[in-house]
Amino acid sequence: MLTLYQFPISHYCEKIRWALDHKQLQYEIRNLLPGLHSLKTTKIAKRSSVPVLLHDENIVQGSSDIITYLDEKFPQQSLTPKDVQLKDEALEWEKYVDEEIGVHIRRCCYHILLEHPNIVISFFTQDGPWYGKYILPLMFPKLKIKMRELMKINEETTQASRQHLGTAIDKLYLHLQNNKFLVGNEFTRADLAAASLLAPFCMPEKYGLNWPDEYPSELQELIDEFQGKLDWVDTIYSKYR
Ligand SMILES: N[C@@H](CCC(=O)N[C@@H](CS)C(=O)NCC(=O)O)C(=O)O
Repeated sequence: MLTLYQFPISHYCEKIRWALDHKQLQYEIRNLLPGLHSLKTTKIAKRSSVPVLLHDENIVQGSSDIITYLDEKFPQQSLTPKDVQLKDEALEWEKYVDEEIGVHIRRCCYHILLEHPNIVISFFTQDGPWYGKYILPLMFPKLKIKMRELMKINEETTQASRQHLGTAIDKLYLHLQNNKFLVGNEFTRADLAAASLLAPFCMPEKYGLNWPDEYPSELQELIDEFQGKLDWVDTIYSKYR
């Protein structure tokens, strides 16, 4: 039995939904309500963050560790290359995008979206506990302050994150100009991680979230800056998701 504790909006959780689907595994999803999630996560795992995977009596936290665990326990459709050098390259790319895209795209998005509570509340309550849509609007003002604090989201850090994101998007784009995949000749966890983490800019249907009809113009303008360099995300989603 596999159970994924997660947030539907989280791009790190999307890595795991995708990995589980790629391996055609049956799993149960438990959507937690951001702000109250740690009541559950800290009870079952070391840190408060999602994704957390429960498999039999094993608990694995963190998207990269979960993919490694899944590849060990369910080797079909492996996302980790067998070849040692390619494996190292895939893990290195994954670490790079986790750190240089995951954190920064989230900061850039929330810096803008936290000022649009309706969008964030919809993201946070989709398919979650029934009481979410009643309680979250009440919690939101405090949650917003907490999120800005915890994720260091402010004007200055967001400007720096924009630079990180630009550098990482350029690096991926250049690499994928000459290579079909980030590593070797097949789809690996590196491609899966990069595409999942950039998905909030591309809003792919298979992410499984009801994206808003349109983003606030400030966010759309930011996305437009990178748009020419993100076509590969849609390609990977349409071929492998
Ligand atoms: N490096 C971690 C990052 C996970 C992460 O940042 N999760 C966020 C959601 S996107 C979270 O759970 N935040 C709330 C918290 O840390 O309590 C991973 O790859 O799983």
